[in-house]
Amino acid sequence: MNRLMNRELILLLSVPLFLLGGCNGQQKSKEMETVKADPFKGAISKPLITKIYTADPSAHVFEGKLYIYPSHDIDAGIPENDNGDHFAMKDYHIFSLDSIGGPVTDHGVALTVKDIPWGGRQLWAPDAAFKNGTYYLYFPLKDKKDVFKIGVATSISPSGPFAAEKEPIKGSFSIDPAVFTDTDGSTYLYFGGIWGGQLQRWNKGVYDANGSKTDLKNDTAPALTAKVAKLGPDMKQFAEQVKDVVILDEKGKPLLGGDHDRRFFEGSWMHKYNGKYYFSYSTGDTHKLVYAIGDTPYGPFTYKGVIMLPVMGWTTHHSIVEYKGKWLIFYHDTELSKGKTHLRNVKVTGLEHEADGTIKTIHPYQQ
Ligand code: FUB
Repeated sequence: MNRLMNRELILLLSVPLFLLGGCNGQQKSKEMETVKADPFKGAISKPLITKIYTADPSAHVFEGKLYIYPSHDIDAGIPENDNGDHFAMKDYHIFSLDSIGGPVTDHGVALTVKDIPWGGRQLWAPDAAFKNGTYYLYFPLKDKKDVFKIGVATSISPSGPFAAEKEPIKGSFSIDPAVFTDTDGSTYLYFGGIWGGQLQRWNKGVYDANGSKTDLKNDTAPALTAKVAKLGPDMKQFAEQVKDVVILDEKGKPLLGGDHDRRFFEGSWMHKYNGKYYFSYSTGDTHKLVYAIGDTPYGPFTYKGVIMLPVMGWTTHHSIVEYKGKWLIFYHDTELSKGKTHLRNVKVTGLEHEADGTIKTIHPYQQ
């Protein structure tokens, strides 16, 4: 499947499956008409931020509040392509809130491309961490040779402004950093994304500028994996070799590249629940948020199921956080821009772990 899907097709493909099944043809076409007229009817939550476009929300609890570290989407007038050139973001804003439903504060510009010495273009999905009195912002950005690397910036405040290091993290590549601090104080950086995120171009350990634009030649081999490395005490470098985040099927076999409904695409996240490690991610071209469970931060992880069915828009990207005793999932769709792939808005809803540790699937558009 190509990123260049016709907008109406994207919207129809994004219709929750339960709307399309279990009814006769007449009912079906009526429902399709309703969906076409207002595809966001029945959305389970409203955009949290309406003054600018925001996406890829990484949420954390800092200083007793919820902080959101999203991408800041803009319309740069660049046509859509498989490289994701239309996601041409130039800066980050950070947001905070005390309660869900309460006011959301925009803390303004926290970091811009022009203040990143090694930077080229495209500030994609960031994440943040706190250690030893300092806040760290991790961000993917193409360098001056158009190769995605991961950078780090620091601040004394969770809302910034952040000052970037002069070079990207040594040995980093691709996109979508997600940082997780375990209960023993060790911090891990998960990262990677295929297609526009360039992960498939690092297959041999070095960047292949002529490598494939997608993973689509990889159907019968083990799927490309997200990556993980423990961070050193200064939180600015890897403390070890980068490792694969292996996801196994129910028979203990690594997921295959052709398993587009379950294999890793982009948007890693890690949360810990009842002593187990939950690695969640986007399946990209099948537009789902899914998860796998493991016994250590490195995995291997066993695929468990779907967290959220497709949202309106091509991309889906989330974070999971516990706040005041409730588990929340921050995510995005394209409600504000009425379906424009690169102009997204952050949302939040509750997330439920069942008694057996599985996660209840969320339907983002109930009817
Ligand atoms: O926002 C740009 C890219 O779109 C992110 O890095 C991906 O996760 C996808 O949401």
